[in-house]
Amino acid sequence: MQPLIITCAGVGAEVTRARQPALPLTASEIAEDAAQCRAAGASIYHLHVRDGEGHPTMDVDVYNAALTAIRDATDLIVQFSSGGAVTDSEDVRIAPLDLQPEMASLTTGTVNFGSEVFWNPPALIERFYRRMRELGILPEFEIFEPGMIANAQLIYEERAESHHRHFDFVLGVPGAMPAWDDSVGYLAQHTPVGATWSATGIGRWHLMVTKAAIELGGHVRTGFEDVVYFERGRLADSNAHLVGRVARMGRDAGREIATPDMTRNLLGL
Ligand code: KMH
Ligand code: ZN
Repeated sequence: MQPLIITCAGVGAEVTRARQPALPLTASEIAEDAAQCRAAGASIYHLHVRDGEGHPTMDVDVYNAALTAIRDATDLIVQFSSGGAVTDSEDVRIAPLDLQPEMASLTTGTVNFGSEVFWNPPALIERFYRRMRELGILPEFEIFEPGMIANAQLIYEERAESHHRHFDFVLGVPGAMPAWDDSVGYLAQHTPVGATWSATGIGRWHLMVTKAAIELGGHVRTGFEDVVYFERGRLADSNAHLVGRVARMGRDAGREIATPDMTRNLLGL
């Protein structure tokens, strides 16, 4: 099996400090958090940013400050969110790509998201994908339900692209694909040959999905965007606390933990 790529989604757009007091918000807090995650075994940091009041923002200057701070503090691969928050417009969501992070998330379909809708119609997918490729950014296809794998395939083939394909399965968002016993295996089985994939389970599904991904040869995403508890009734101390557990689980299963440069190599960055 490949060395285990651990992505930390440390900030997110939905979680608040009231729910998770260790949530990093400012550029310096995010950089410190990222450095701790790197030491604990992460090689990718999936980045959302917040404004001065802690609300999600796609402001390019705020993204730039966080990107610069992470780059100064670590050798992590920084993956911007192009999903933002459900209330963000298309133009707002695409703007930070100008900063040319190594990777960016790309959700290849519209899906219910709790009581809201995470809006990704075909023209938006096409526009975001084209912009990422123009700027040399590797998309991570964010898969909330199986049709999104087919949509990613379609756009990749239509454009006759040849870059490495990396998918991330996000399971257990209310309104999207649940973390059923066979969900990770099912999605992995329908992922194109030669692609890599990681998986994350939201909230109570997190450990089950993590175990399945490690056992099936995939990779793992963790962090406060997806889970705030370490175990039932006990909040995680930090994002690094969650990353460290995934790294231990990986090593126990015989997986080496990928450094950022090993991950660059695996993903063709
Ligand atoms: N906050 C969600 C609406 C992504 O980062 O690309 C979208 C999201 C996915 O978090
Ligand atoms: Zn995200």
